[in-house]
Amino acid sequence: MALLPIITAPDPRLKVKSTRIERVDTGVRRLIDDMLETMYQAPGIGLAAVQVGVPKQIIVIDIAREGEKAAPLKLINPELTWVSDEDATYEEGCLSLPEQFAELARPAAIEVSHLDYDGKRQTLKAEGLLAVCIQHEMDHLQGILFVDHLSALKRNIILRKLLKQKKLQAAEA
Ligand code: K1U
Ligand code: ZN
Repeated sequence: MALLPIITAPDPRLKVKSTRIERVDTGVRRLIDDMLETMYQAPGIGLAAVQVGVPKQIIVIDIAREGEKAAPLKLINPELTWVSDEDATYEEGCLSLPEQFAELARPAAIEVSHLDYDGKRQTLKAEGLLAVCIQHEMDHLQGILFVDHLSALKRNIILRKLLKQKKLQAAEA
């Protein structure tokens, strides 16, 4: 397994729409394993392939808390098949927007159809943090970051801060 570098915003690679996986083969499974290792090491509770520079429709998630047994979810070609009318608000973070957080409202409960690690179609119902995380990761597959749901003013404040950080890091390197 390998740790993969996570792309941070602003970066045009995060705006790319991910393509569907035609066949769940050993290459796809290896990428999933590497993504999980990268997510746990970050640490994070989710990761989309596009965040490691692979614009394919793959996401991994594990919302188990510290001390709980790991519960990795691997979703390939996910599609929302139902969303609740009711919204829930959560504070979201993103490994591609380090140290930035914002409250966002999204459907409180969802149903998602996807392929699993063995290429079998599955349906998953989710609510709470899991529903938030799946929707956040599915946004990544469309090139959407959580800041894109904010006002232009708030988004630009965050993106300018991150650009400044990147320039400082580049100057130090
Ligand atoms: O970058 C990502 O897409 C992962 C992101 C997922 C997410 C978090 C919160 C709400 C929606 C989606 C993260 O994992 S940010 C880091 C984080 O939330 C976390 C890190 C360590 C422990 C617990 C949470
Ligand atoms: Zn994210």
